[in-house]
Amino acid sequence: MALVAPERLSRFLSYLLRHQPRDYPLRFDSQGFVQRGDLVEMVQGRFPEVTEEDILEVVEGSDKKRFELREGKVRATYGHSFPVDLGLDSVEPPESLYHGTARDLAESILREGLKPRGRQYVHLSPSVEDAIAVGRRRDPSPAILVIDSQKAHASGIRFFRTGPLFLTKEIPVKFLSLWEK
Ligand code: HQG
Repeated sequence: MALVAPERLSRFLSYLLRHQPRDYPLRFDSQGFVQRGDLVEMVQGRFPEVTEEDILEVVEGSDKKRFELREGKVRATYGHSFPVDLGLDSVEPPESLYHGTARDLAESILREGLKPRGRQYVHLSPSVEDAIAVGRRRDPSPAILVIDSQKAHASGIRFFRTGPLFLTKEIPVKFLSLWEK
């Protein structure tokens, strides 16, 4: 039985693999992968009681497919704040996608468009329910934006699929509206 809760471990792995923190130097390749052994060593430096098995359980068992293990290397599948080439092919999105956020940000988003802010991409959900769950991190009663994704795609905006999310660089205001219950 692990002494560090899986959620805590997952948050720490996300921090390491999405943000390249200076305090925990890891060698990243251009696609955002690090050697699995280096990651295990880094995590054990912080949480000595954690085993390699505990780490792999979190990596492979993530409900949101936050991590990817490939050929002995591990990376985050989304959420990066540093430039990374995820090597994803662009996809045709569904007619609509959704973005959950705090109510007090909605006005600015409807004025400026959806921007990646501190990350490389804007993160979009395929369902209202998923977007509500994302938005609840910031607001108990979040604002949900509807993205007219098929029209955006037809205008040349590219969408990528990773884990349960869709990624895109930016969504201009003309493809956004506020979802009403
Ligand atoms: C906001 C978590 C003002 C945007 C989640 C969001 C997700 C603007 C914030 C995933 C803006 C960026 C990503 C504008 C965008 N004016 N605010 N023009 N444009 N914003 O954390 O989508 O559990 O980078 O609304 O569940 O909240 O960690 O993005 O509030 O799936 O795996 O700028 O991360 O997944 O915030 O979250 P974030 P997000 P995990």
